[in-house]
Amino acid sequence: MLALLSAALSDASPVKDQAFEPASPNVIPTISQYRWAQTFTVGVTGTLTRVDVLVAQMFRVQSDTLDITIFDTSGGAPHLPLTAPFHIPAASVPIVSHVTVFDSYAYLSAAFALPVTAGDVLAIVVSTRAPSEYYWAGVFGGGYPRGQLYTTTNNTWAVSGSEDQVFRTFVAPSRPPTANAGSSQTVRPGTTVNLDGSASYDDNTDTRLLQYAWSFVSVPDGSAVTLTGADTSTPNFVPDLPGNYVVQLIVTDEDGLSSLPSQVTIGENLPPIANAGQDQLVIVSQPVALNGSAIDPDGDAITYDWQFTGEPAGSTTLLAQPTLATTTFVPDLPGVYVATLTPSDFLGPGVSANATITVTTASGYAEIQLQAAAAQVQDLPADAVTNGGNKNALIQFLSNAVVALQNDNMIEARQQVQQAISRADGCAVQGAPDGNGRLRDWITSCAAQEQVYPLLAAALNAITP
Ligand SMILES: [Ca+2]
Ligand SMILES: [Ca+2]
Ligand SMILES: [Ca+2]
Repeated sequence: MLALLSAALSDASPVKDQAFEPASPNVIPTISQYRWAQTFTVGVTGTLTRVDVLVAQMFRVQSDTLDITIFDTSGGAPHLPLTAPFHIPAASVPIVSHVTVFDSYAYLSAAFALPVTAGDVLAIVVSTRAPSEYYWAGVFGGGYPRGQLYTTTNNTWAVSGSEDQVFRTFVAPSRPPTANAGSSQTVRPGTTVNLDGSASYDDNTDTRLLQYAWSFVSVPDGSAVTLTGADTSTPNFVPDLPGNYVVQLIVTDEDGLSSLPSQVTIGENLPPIANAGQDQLVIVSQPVALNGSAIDPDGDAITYDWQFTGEPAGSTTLLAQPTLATTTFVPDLPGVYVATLTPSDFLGPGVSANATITVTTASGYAEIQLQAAAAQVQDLPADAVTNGGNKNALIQFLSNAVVALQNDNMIEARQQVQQAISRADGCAVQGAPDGNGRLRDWITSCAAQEQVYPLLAAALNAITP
């Protein structure tokens, strides 16, 4: 705020608000007390920037430094300092001496940055560090209500004389405030948007005392959005439709001067949505590919983050490249791994997705394939097999293989699977079901073989050294 005030001062054009200039010879009161004060009525609303006090005669008697302070009054004597004392060091105190009545004088100048309002009754208080002899020029000022001279050697002010003393004040007239509606924002749908106009400022009205008036300049077609706290510095709203919301702020100072509008645009941006790929059944210690992807409805650039959100106790498996859409890992233990892909756009995380990777031993994997194959065979229609007996025999091969796997008899298991394959492999091997012969296919259509053969091949592959 100080910086703003300084800036306001530097480009303000102060006007002479009080000018009780020496106009004619007059009685010069002698003041030789610690403090004296001259009240005056502010004529122009704005910022009091400078006060000049005329001294007609000064001697370096005991003290040659002075402080000038602006006080508030309560319809009488000064009672509350409104500024810090402006110190005039010894070297800057003019030494003047009139020869005849009022023929020599000088001004003491003090700089301030005090917001004032026309009609305020203030006091210029001049203090010394010890009793001194300073002579003021006493003349009547013109055009303003007469002030009152007070003196004191302690904290009790006494009326002293009735005439205006010679001084000048300079006031930078109030200027309109400057509104600052804050930064434009982009938010997710359903997010409360917090606006912040607290960087608005004025030359003579504190930011907290400005009047705030926020309003929508434009909203998406059909929106019924409303602002909460539209007359505060920090209102909020919840967008009800996708699109841009342009909001403006106008601030008004205590003199009724209004700023130009300041606008911000609040846009909505949708989150990216992940696809973590298929759930998978895999064999322990074999690499697993995770084929993730994501879509951002706005076309924003997407970053990826894979994490295991579930894994078997004791697993120390790591993802190879967790910040790519597609990555791999090598499961170190059987069990269920849940890999979660979280996509982010510039606003942050979007909608995650999971891939569940079930990891088994090789024989466990084969067993699952065989059971799936048996279920397929069981469901085949009568015209997809040579006859019911062969269908049962085929299922028996698979059942035998599972029992062998459970007994850890890999040789027997492979033989049983190969038996089953020989009855369902014509289409895979030569493009058509095998006809009469030792290896005649019992599954008699390619469509049916395609449901069974891949499962059998995967099972055999898993248990083949
Ligand atoms: Ca102002
Ligand atoms: Ca987006
Ligand atoms: Ca065959």
